[in-house]
Amino acid sequence: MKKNTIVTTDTIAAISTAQGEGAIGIVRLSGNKAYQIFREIFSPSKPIKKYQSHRLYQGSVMNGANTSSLDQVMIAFMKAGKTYTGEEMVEIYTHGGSNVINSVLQRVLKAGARLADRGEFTRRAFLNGKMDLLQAEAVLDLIRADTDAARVQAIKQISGVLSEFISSIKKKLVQVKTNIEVLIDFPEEEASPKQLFDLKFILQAAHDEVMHVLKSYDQAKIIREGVHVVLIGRPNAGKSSLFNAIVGENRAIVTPHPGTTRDYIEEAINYKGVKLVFTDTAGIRSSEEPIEKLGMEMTRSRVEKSDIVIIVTDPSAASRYDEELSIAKEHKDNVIIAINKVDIASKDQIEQAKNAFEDYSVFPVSAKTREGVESLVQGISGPSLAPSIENAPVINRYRHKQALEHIELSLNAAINLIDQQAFPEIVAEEVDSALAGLKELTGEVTSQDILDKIFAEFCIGK
Ligand SMILES: Nc1nc2c(ncn2[C@@H]2O[C@H](COP(=O)(O)OP(=O)(O)OP(=O)(O)O)[C@@H](O)[C@H]2O)c(=O)[nH]1
Ligand SMILES: [Mg+2]
Repeated sequence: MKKNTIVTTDTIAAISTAQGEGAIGIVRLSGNKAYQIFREIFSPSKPIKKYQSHRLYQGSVMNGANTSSLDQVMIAFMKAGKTYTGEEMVEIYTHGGSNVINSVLQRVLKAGARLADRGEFTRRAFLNGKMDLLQAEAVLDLIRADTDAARVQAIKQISGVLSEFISSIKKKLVQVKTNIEVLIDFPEEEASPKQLFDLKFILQAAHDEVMHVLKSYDQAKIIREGVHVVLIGRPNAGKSSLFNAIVGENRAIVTPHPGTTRDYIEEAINYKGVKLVFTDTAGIRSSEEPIEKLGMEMTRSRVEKSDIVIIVTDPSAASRYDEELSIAKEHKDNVIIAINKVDIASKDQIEQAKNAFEDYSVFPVSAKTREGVESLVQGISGPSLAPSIENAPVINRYRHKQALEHIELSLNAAINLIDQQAFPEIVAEEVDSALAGLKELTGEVTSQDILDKIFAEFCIGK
């Protein structure tokens, strides 16, 4: 893989383990002064003639020359090349107390390192050609993964399944470009129908593959981010009670007074390997009161962002469901109706509610007795269960989707232009545009802003 830009050479350092008390802590350095700093701060427990790369050494981190030991550590120095960032690196394994780790970090900074920014190690790995942007993003996905499926997907991405796909499409397009250029350079020799057919055939194949990967987005995104489910409904319908019953603890406040929930609360669960993120809201009601209005605004924005909307109803209190039905209609494809309080509602009341919502998937539940709650959760996760872990490339970020859609449009345009026997120059423009999209995806050509945004999501020390 080639380097993407000029290598930054200052030496960065950070604590790479999580904050808090632990058995060990790791301070990491990367940059061309890493070895020099290592030699300055480290005193080995027995004399070492020559330090070797990728070996662990035992000793102390010294506060200064002829002074006290800050900690007894294991330390490894790694020559530039076969390291995470591609640069010279040092890793110091300290005792895991936060004071110990921080004092070792301070010592390293005093010796000339600079505190790393978020994701700066991975950013350097990217800039030094150790991984492309898709793989760098997947490193973050792996750290964040909270289900097996999310982890498997991230590992697959780090190993380069999507990157290989992109490069295979790129190869095809470069081949097309080369052939078109011949046509441009020798305009007197008109393209034979066979030549044009061959070009179109390659473009069509590339287009179909891109379409196939585009289709993976919804499922792959859900594996990475989880299914976002929002609970709405009239005051006192039991939204917060149901939310608590689902997430398994008393997270949301429940009272007999309508209008209890004003803010929203979010809680994620892992249901049979699928991450489900539930949001309890202030529900739906009309009010002129400022706090209430804000609550309604929040509800609306959460509903917009969600994959599934659960409308919670209370058949023991309602006889008409006009408001619920109009909301249900708006979100037709992703609405679930929870008919709550079946423990106190009469048979007739429950039947009436079921009839009102006959066009939707309906789950009778009781937040109080938990009856039906498991079926409801099962109903939500059903379509996302047993996520495929085959080895096909998938995309799981909006950035990927946008880029692939752009590529798809360009390929489609190129194919149509060939059909219309357009000038080869114009076909070439579309192929170029598709190629640019591919380069953007892998980060071969990407603006500083996009990089900043991607790496800002990382933690410091990664
Ligand atoms: N019997 C019975 N009571 C319930 C059930 N679910 C909720 N309740 C009661 O209904 C009342 C309102 O419950 P909440 O969970 O606060 O309702 P909510 O929809 O969040 O209400 P707001 O936040 O005020 O909009 C409380 O007194 C709950 O104990 C249920 O399944 N059965
Ligand atoms: Mg509530």
